Amino acid sequence: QRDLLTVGEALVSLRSSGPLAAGGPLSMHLAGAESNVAIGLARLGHRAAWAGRVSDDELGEFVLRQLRAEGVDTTDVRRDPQRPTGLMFLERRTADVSRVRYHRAGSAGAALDVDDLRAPLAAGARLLHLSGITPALSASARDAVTWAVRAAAESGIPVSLDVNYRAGLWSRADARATLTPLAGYASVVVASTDELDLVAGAGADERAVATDLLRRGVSTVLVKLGADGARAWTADGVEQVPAVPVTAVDTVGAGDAFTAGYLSGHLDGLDLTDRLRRAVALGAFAVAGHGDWEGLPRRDELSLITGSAAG
Ligand code: KDG
Repeated sequence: QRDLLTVGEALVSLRSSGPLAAGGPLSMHLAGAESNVAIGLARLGHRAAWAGRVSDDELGEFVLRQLRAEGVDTTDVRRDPQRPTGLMFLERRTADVSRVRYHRAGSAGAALDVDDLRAPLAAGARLLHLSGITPALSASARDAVTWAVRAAAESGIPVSLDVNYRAGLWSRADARATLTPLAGYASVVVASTDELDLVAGAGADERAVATDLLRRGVSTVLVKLGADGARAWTADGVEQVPAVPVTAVDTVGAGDAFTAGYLSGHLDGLDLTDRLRRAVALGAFAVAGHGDWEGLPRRDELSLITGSAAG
């Protein structure tokens, strides 16, 4: 059985080393919040599957090759002969400032629909992971995600939802209207502090949001605190772990790595503290290396930068 099924849009990311307007070389990478999570889990030896749509051309082939090379199960990926794979330009504008520009409207990934998810949900998994990006892509993608959380609930598959608010895709009001009901189906909700108001009708106060989510059936609310680590709210109270101190070179993908670490700990049956430790350890690997996922550890590397119980 699959340990994890995740669904979303995988993108081709073109990274610059300087201002885009000045041109210069771009390097080609796989990006996508959910595929990053799948890779994080596969690197740690879990059976992770990613489902979604990619174009039926070289870019779709690139996405599939990258995922397969990382050991991610792509059995349920659909090739869309009509639509392109979405692109993302990641511009290193200055040493400290990076900017993202999407070319993803009308992409294959955004055309995801319920029929794309029937087979992977029927195949079953120990966990289903979704992000708040997918429902922002199109009406059919929103319907697909809504269908998937309900199907998972009916089959007893726990859902994790990472809010991942993307201001370039939708307004906060639209995100709140869609994500607040979706979060009620999740057993794990992951958010950064500035995303808390998007998953509960309780404003932005962390305790109030966590209380509301727990009351609605969520078991664990994870709040990412960046360099300050992370907090988890459960029925037993609140627990915080510090971040692993590393030299940060690229924060893109850190949240996905954090989620992958937490879910890996869950799959391994670790207690909450050790799940959080593994989550911040993976976050540290992500920020200490370039790329969304390239720096993520294999299992035998977990202790490399942590010296903690994360392994
Ligand atoms: O979490 C990293 C993502 O931002 C990146 O991989 C692309 O999924 C992506 C998005 O929509 O921003």
